[in-house]
Amino acid sequence: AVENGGMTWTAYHRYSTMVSWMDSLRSRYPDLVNEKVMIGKTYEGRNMYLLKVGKPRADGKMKPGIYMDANIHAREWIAGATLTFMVNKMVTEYETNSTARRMMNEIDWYIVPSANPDGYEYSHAAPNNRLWRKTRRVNPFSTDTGCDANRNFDFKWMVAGAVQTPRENTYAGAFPYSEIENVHVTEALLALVPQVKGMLSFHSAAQMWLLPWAYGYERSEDYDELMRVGRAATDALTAVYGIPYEVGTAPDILYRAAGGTLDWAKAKAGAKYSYTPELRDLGFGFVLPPNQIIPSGLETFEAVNVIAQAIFEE
Ligand code: ING
Ligand code: ZN
Repeated sequence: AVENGGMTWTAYHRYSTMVSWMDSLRSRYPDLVNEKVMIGKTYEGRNMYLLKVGKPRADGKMKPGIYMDANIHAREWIAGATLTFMVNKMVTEYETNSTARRMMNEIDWYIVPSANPDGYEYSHAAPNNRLWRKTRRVNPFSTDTGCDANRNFDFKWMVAGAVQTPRENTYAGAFPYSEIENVHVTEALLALVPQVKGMLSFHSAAQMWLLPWAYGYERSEDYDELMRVGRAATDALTAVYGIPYEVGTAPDILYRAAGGTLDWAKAKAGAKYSYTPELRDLGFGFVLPPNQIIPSGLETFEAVNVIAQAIFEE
């Protein structure tokens, strides 16, 4: 068999390689990679998967859960590469790395490495497609394809930063959950209530650690705590290579935008610690060279560890 399912972190890989990597990890570490669940099919018929990793407690008691996904936006390739790097590190370094071991012992991790596989594959299919952001659903009554899946969740849908013009990159869809991929992610996450206390939906490339609310300027009841933990997380991240990150709500430091995973997970799936990390930019934007994957993975791992500790100690 091909080592690691053909996966590496020195290149960006196709969706099928991410899936082979999940299978390979599960077969090599069956006691740490507990489940790989097919959560549904994409518009174009690809299987979507939820990987569960963590060391089950000896007494069988429930551990707090953290859900992580990436690449709801097709072109943000570093997001899925960083997420798979971190999960691979937690699992394969369980015996040798005390941080990885604690993360695996204390938390159950639920991972969707690609929340928009159709868009991701499209962004790989031709050089001109590289900056595709949306899904690939054919819109009725329009020649324009796709919806911004991070504007399509059913919480404050369309109140800000989203449009009803299918041609635009922030097209929210004709109604919430017009995108089947979002239905699958939502149902998978709702099945994990009340276990899941944290949600990290990885994007690029603003070097920010965003927290709710994104739809408007209201403060969530956990704003101070989310700022504190977000700052501790990005301090740990920056300590690795000196890459600066900003922490704050989307409206405060980026822009208002409703209908994203960030707000929905906090409002409707009980994820108190809901964040959208915006990974490395370094002036490259979405086309970050693949030699950035490992550094991004190593620094982001430290931030995720801080979030995990905060959730475990709560
Ligand atoms: N940024 C996010 C976007 O969807 C965001 C910012 C995060 C908006 C969370 C709303 C909620 O526009 C990128 N780079 O996609
Ligand atoms: Zn994005």
